[in-house]
Amino acid sequence: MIDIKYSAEVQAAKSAGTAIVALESTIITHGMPYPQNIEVAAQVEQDIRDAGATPATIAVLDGHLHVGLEADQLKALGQAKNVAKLSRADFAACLACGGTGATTVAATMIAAHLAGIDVFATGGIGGVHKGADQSFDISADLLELAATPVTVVAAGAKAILDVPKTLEVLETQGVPVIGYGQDSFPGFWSSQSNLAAPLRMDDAAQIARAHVMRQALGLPGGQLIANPIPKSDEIAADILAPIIDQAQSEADSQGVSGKAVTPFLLQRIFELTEGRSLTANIALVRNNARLAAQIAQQLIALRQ
Ligand code: PSU
Ligand code: MN
Repeated sequence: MIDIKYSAEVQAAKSAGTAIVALESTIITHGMPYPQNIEVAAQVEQDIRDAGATPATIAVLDGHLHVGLEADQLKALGQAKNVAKLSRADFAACLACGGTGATTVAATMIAAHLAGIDVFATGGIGGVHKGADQSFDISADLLELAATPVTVVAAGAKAILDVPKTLEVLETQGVPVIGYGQDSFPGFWSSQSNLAAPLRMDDAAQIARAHVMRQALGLPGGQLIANPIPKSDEIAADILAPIIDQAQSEADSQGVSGKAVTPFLLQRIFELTEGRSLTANIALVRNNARLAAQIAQQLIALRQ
């Protein structure tokens, strides 16, 4: 059995049987620049508390799996250099070798499930990259959603990805993709896209019931809840499209590959939008945290 280190508040919530929401740490180390990364991480945790649940930010610190970070650990992680980006493939190796790593959506789902946490909030999931027919770059996040029973709240998938192909892989893998409160699949930085969400639900209780129903049917895997960015914070897709194209062509010409691709694109888009992408990103993560807190509480109510 793996020895999980819980933060004091997560330990207390586990003992009391109250709602817990998992949070990933790659968004802190590889998804946002310092110092905003630390401020946002603390703010999102507080949003979850304000919404009636307990936040559990997940990371590997010196070979230990932490579920819930104390404030000083979160600050240190956000400033640390050379933190590994952990997905399903390298999670065990990092623990075995005493390393420090931030968890992606895939690794956070694995850890959340081990810790008995059903709901996880993030910004955007990894997916099928543009040019995947040549690069074969498909995030392990998609296969994790098919394997591990955690409900993941995200704002859709970024337009740095090939979103139609991402939705196709999710369908093939049997992952429910549920638009929250709208028919279209949200466009991450914008609330709408020209793609339909395969499913739609309008309240947290329905989402919690669907989570429980999948388990009752004996289906492995989780659900992806696609929660649109609030309209007041969105950036129009046509403003971002040329910026994304530029970032992608720089990545191609510089030969960026493997796990470096997503962080490279996020950083270039941040620079090219003069920080606007970050402002939107912050708003949508906070929005996802609040919805995840509601779903986690509905799940507890259902199981009582
Ligand atoms: N997409 C975002 N922001 C992020 C990520 C994805 O909009 O921070 C991070 C998440 O941790 C996600 C990971 O799980 O990148 C996917 O990386 P890859 O494509 O290498 O699997
Ligand atoms: Mn990849």
